[in-house]
Amino acid sequence: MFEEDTIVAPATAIGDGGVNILRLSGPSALPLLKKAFRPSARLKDEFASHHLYHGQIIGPHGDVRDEVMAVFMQAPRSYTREDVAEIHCHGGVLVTRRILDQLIDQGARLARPGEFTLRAFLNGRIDLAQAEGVVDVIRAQSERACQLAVGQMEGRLSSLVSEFRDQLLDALALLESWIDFPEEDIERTDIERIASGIAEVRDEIAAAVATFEQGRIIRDGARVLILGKPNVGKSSLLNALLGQSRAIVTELPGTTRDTIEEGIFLEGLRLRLIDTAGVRVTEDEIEKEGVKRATEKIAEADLILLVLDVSRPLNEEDFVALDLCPAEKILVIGNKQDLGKSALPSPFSDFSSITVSVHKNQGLEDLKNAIVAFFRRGERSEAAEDVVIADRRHRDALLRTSRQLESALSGLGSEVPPELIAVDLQGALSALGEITGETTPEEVLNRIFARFCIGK
Ligand SMILES: Nc1nc2c(ncn2[C@@H]2O[C@H](COP(=O)(O)OP(=O)(O)OP(=O)(O)O)[C@@H](O)[C@H]2O)c(=O)[nH]1
Ligand SMILES: [Mg+2]
Repeated sequence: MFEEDTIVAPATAIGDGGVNILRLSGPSALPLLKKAFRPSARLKDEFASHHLYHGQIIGPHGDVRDEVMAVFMQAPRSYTREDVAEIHCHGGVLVTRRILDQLIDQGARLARPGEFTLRAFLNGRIDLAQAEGVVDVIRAQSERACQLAVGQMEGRLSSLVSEFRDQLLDALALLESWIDFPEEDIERTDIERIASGIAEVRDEIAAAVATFEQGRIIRDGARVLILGKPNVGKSSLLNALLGQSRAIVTELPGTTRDTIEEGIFLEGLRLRLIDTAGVRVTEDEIEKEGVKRATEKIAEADLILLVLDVSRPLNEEDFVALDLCPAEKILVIGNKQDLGKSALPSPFSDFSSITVSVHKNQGLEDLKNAIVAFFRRGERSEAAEDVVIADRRHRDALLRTSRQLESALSGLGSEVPPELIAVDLQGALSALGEITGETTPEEVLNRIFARFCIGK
């Protein structure tokens, strides 16, 4: 998989800007740089590593292609741990492309997406979880997502994994001395030590896995569905939360036919709001399809704002809407309180509820707070060292680790030969290693690095 050639790509997004950076990595980085670059002050003889030089890029016919700054970073003190050179040229599309083409003509190969980071990983500068952190930092859409990603890039998850691994290796060492000297009856206390070490890791894994819903929402945002019977003010609520008139609002029931999605940020949380067709039994084909689409969105929603018109008695259609929703995702919104308000009957009264008037702009702040509180409930303290699992791949690997540990523990409790318990522990270690990349199958690696942009 690993190739020893020299790769090149723009490290900055190509478009008009102040500067673009072209990055070379591999054994010919320095020779290629020297060939293309003419320093403005005479270099004594070599590029000193990690020093920025001013000069020009000279084309194959002696023409000046741009005025640039250039830096050479000698291995292993570079992003990839290989020799790296960077040329900071002017930020135009054409000027950058001409220098890029020249470097390729002179022997560099255009890098594949993520190939620089792949090399950093293969050369052991960062592990896989850190490499994934790099993409997440680049892709982060909210401050909290960015914070989480930087933590992962800096190795927070990796060090947790390595703590788990050390603890399991200790247990495995005890177990192996038991395998090697079977005649010396293992002490009860040793078995207990092995078991308690394993149980401790299992519990810590469970605590980490429990942060996943939280982490996923921080990283990818939450889906908030606005649901209810026709004409209760769903589209009005969407517009009010967005602060713009996105969806059509009329006094006619059945106005919204399709689902309408828009993103907003609330206190650093990224939310996707989804307005839907009012739920009712209808003979209108278009509206029927709208109701079908609305109900399909329920499964993937993280929170459902069930909108009621509290100025009138509830009816059968409100109950139909309620019955569609999983109870743990419901926040009841009693709208149109400006027209009067009757108490919510059971079972609506069993849920958390907020009374609002979209028209009078009443209760909307309470609603926003309630939404934020819903997603922050059960959130652990935000201590710097806390790990939050945001990636499904990591969660799956932790769950598999945990299953192996359960099996080891039940083996220890029921006189299973130590060899078999060791197999469980090795399985657990291997599942853990998938997070940091030691045991990750190649096709998974390929899939992960393909998510990167070119030049990263
Ligand atoms: N008095 C009052 N009227 C409201 C309020 N919110 C919405 N309305 C009115 O209720 C009617 C229906 O509003 P919509 O936002 O279109 O309701 P909807 O739930 O999206 O309706 P469908 O798309 O048909 O399902 C409109 O005439 C709104 O102006 C409110 O807080 N108070
Ligand atoms: Mg509507």
